[in-house]
Amino acid sequence: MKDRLEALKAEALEKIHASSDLKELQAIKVEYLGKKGPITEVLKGMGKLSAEERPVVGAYANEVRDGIQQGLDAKSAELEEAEIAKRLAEETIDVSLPGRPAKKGSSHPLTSVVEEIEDLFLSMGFTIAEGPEVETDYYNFEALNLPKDHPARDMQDSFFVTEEFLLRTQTSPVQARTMLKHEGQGPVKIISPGKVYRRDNDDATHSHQFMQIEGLVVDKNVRLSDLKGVLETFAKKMFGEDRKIRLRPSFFPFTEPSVEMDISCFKCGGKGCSICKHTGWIEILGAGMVHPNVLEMAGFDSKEYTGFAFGMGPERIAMLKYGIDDIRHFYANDIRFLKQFRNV
Ligand code: 2NL
Repeated sequence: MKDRLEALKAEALEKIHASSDLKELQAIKVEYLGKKGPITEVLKGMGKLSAEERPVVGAYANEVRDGIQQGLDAKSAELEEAEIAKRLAEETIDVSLPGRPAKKGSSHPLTSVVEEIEDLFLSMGFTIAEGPEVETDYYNFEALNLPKDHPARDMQDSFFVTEEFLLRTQTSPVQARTMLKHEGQGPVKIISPGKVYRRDNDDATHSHQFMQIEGLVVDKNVRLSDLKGVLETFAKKMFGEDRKIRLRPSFFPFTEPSVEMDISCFKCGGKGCSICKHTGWIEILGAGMVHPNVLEMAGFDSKEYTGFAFGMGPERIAMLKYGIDDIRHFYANDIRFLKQFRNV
């Protein structure tokens, strides 16, 4: 019996020594120490032995079992260590490799131009006002001297949501709301940049959604010459110090008198080129003195207060400034287009 156990132990240890992974080791454990293994078999058969033999064989069987278990434990630790060492060797990271450059975005050209215009007017003491894009008919039209069925409403084909609500066609409702908040007390000096919507068929120069920046100054003794001074400063800062401006008579329902402002061509200096269509002048924005009806509806006494207002399209400004030939480029999100404005 002792010889058999001795042989079993030698055999098991040999196999353990020769094994090369943890799975194999587990199989050896089951084979020798498992419920159906030879050691268990010996221990089970102890009942048949005599009283003298029993403790001797029992003690020996236990010793053999412990010996095999120790062999298994030692080998298992050895294999685990080898596995870790192998992984450490395989998974080393070369920290000296240069990293992959992170892709960096940039401001959308329209955003850049809007921010440039905002900064310019902020530097002249204006503040920025905002308002809802879904407006009431009252603020979008009526408060701006455009009563229902007024023919000038046709200039701004609109998207109505209900009888009463529409997507604003201009940012003027923001000015009307701001004036009302002032409760008849000046000064008001704001610009209102934002998205506006008009029912239009999109082409190179039209979009059903675009941006507008309007400005409004209301105070005592505000005159057309003040409007001219502010707009001239804007034109020079935006398109170059040697720009000249000219005002032509125009019509807007919310201003009287109304003007259109041109700047001398920044490309040819006024001699005539393709940019200015050989006129020497480029149309930039519309403006005028706030109509007394608009002031009164917004709670200002039009005998005491006057004001000027202007409105421009930042897309048009950006197109002129950067030679962009199609308004749809601003909304197409074509990375090839956007990339060209990385450094502006
Ligand atoms: C244009 C013309 C303009 C205004 C907008 C305005 C607002 C109030 C009162 C009076 Cl609350 N006027 N805004 C005035 C004149 C022209 O925009 O061609 N924009 C692109």
